[in-house]
Amino acid sequence: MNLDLFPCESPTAHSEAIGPCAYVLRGFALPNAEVLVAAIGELERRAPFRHMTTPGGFAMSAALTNCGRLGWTTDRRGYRYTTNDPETGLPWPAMPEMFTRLAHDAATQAGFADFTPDACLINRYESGARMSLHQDKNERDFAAPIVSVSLGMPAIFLFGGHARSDKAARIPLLHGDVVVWGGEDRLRYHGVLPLKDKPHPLLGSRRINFTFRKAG
Ligand code: MD6
Ligand code: FE
Repeated sequence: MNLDLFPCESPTAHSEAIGPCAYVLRGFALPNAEVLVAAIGELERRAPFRHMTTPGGFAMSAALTNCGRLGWTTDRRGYRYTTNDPETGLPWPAMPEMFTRLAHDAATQAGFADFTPDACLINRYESGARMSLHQDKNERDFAAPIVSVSLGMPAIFLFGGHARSDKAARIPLLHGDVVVWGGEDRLRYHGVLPLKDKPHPLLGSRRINFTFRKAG
């Protein structure tokens, strides 16, 4: 049995623990930021950002697209992963090498070895867009962590507990920050407060969030 204070091991010098198995790696993606932004331009030509509808019938305020073997989608029938973009009928664009490596390296830094994502959900927020509290539970295997990369405008990330009503911590996420979580934190409720308009030099009045998962 593991009675450590850090059951997920190896919080390194540059990681900030926000839970027993959840870390913010400040600025981890900064060296890749410009290449990531350029890659989005290419990806969105093949799989445009769109405002999907929740099962409850609301349009999401963040626009989304995907790359990788599996892409996350929602419509009136529910949330699920698909191999093809429902909008175009085409397979989601392949995940660029550099994305896979970045996600793997961030996971390693946070103590999760051998992370190989097969899905990358890309959310695009404009001023006022938000993400209400939710759990990420459409993936087959909860043993793998989730790696989340923030670019562009800052956001306040809400990191709650295992019940929707649990009080949520407010964590500022800046351009280049990476959040990694797994283990006992994997199913915690989380969300994003409505974005304030604080234009960013690279992305203007937008925030882009990539979340890498092992979905299949
Ligand atoms: C966002 N992120 O930061 C929304 N989910 O824009 C998420 O919903 C999320 O950042 C799972 C793990 C990390 C995340
Ligand atoms: Fe999420």
